[in-house]
Amino acid sequence: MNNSNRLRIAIQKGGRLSKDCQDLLKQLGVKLNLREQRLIAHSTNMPIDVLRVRDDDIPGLVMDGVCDLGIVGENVLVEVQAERERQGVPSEVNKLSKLDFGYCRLALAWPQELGARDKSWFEGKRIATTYPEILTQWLKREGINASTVMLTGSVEVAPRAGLSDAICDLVSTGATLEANGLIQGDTILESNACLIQNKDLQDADKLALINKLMPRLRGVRQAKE
Ligand code: PRT
Ligand code: ZN
Repeated sequence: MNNSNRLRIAIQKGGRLSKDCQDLLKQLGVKLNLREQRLIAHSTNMPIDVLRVRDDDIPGLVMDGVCDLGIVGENVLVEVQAERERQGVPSEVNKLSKLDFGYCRLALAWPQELGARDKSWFEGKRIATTYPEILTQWLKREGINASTVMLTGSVEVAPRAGLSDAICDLVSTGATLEANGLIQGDTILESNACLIQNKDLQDADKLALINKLMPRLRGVRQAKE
């Protein structure tokens, strides 16, 4: 549990969500001293500490109460939740808000030279992905027997490298798939960044601070519409 009396928020340290997270905190009026490459940045005007970590660690930090809030892609949240559920480890969080950045979809793709294929083609195939839990659940729902190969990077080169028949990866513009000669198939998850809260948070001062920030967040989101 985070026993500090300062609200602790986990955000991605370096990556696609970092700049948007920092901008959002600024728009919420949270002043941060982010100059140094430190793990923790202290707010200079509110009792808030920002923990900067890899995105994969954010759901667990919030689920375990090490951080009170976190900003993370739903893709990572759903994957960690599925993994923890399978292991019987606490996996619940309160989802406070969807955010207006980090949009992407988790989609299947296969080599262009195979042409159009339907779902039944995946039967018996090997699919490379960074999201084995989400993919496995989808395959089960669809009644498809296929195996997964876990890769944490360069998923799009797996078919060409002979590591898999197909892939299941995040797509935003589709340029990466195209550059690697892959055709995009079914979307198995649509994702945005989201704001999550530890579900057991009871500290009255922290809850009051969150209640003060939420209308501001709604205001920021409405201003963007
Ligand atoms: O170091 P750390 O573990 O924190 O970062 P990371 O490398 O795991 O994640 P990062 O920074 O790449 O992405 C963070 C989050 O951004 C993801 O979890 C998603 O929620 C979100 N996001 C949004 C994306 C994309 N769009 C995206 N396009 N994450 C990754 N991609 C990659 C995708 O994997 C593929 O390689 O971009 C490529 C495809 O992009 P297009 O535009 O060519 O289709
Ligand atoms: Zn990551």
